[in-house]
Amino acid sequence: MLNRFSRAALVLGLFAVAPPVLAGGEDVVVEDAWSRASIGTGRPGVAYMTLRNTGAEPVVVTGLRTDLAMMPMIHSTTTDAQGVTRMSHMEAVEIAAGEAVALAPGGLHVMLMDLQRPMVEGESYTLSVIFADGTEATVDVPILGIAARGPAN
Ligand SMILES: [Cu+2]
Repeated sequence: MLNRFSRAALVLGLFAVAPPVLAGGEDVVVEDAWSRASIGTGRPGVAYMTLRNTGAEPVVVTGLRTDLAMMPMIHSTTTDAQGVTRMSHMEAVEIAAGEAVALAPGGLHVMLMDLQRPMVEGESYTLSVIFADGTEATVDVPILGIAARGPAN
C-alpha cells in the first residue's frame, strides 16, 4: 500500500510527463480547524483540521501561509518498529475526489515553524491552505488549551 508520502511523490513525478487534471481550492472545505496554545515562541506550534475535497477531481495541497509563523508546513508522523516517532515535511498532499484528509494528533499535522508570537488560548489566527493551481482556502483557526486533544464544538 502506498502511504500518503509516496502518493504525493507520485503526483509530483507525473507533473514532469503530463500534468494530471487537478481541481483547485474552490472545491475544498476546511473543517474543524484548531490549534493548541504554545508556551512561547521557542517551539513550533501545531494545527489540525480536515480538508474535504467536494469536487470531482483530485486536489493537491502544496503549501500554507499565515502571519503567525514564518514557515508553516505539513508534516507526516510515522513510528518505526522500534517505536521511534519521526515527522517529515510533506511537499504535497493529494486529496482524492470526494475524499477528506484528516490532519489530527498522531498523524498528518500543520507544523508552525518560527512562530512570530505566542499562541494564546482563546485567540485565533488566519491560515491559508495553498493548492497546486495557486488558489487558496483561508480559515480562522481557534487556539484551544495547551492540553486540547480535539476541536471544540
Ligand atoms: Cu511536525
